[in-house]
Amino acid sequence: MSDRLIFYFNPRSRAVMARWMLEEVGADYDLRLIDFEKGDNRKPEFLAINPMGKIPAIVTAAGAVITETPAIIAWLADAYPDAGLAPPVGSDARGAYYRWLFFGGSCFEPALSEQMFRGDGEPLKRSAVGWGSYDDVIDTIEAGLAGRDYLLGSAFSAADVYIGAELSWASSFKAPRLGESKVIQDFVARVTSREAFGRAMKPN
Ligand SMILES: N[C@@H](CCC(=O)N[C@@H](CS)C(=O)NCC(=O)O)C(=O)O
Repeated sequence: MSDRLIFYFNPRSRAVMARWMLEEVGADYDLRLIDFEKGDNRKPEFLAINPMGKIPAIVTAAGAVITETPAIIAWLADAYPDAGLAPPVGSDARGAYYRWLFFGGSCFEPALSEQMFRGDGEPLKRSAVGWGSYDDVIDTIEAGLAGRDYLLGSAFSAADVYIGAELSWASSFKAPRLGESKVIQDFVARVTSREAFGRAMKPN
């Protein structure tokens, strides 16, 4: 696949995670900088692409809009199969791969938000919210990484891009437990040493 994508980006946002994946697969993309201070993400042109007013978003060469970081990462893994970042459809490894991609979006993200923004309020009811608790989420990631280089074992995949990016991002603002966790910090160091991660950290 060689057609160019349009990628809506700001270097101080989750869009860096999607950019890491664009760099991993070697996609050709046109970067459109979204300036939050200028309200670019709330302008009609961008709301026509993502009514949420949020980035990242990509528009494929054929004109399809994809938003939500894990969806962008998963789509890129499938659209650029030569990069070898997604296990075969129907394999057991594909199940584990989906597990971690969805876990990142439906458990890690909201647990982290609850942890960071709840303030002095009571935690939400563990049995009622889909992510249980922040501690459950971190325990689960630690168990998933114990004795492995990557979430699927010895092979790096797009799930490591997403979970690795989330852990790196959350570690940078000192989310609880992450800094003290050797298994998490070793994993973050392993995945962020990749050249594609370095390229994704460019400001524009
Ligand atoms: N669910 C989205 C969340 C994206 C998101 O929250 N993006 C933030 C930047 S990190 C944003 O665009 N905020 C601008 C705003 O909401 O005004 C994803 O996973 O990609």
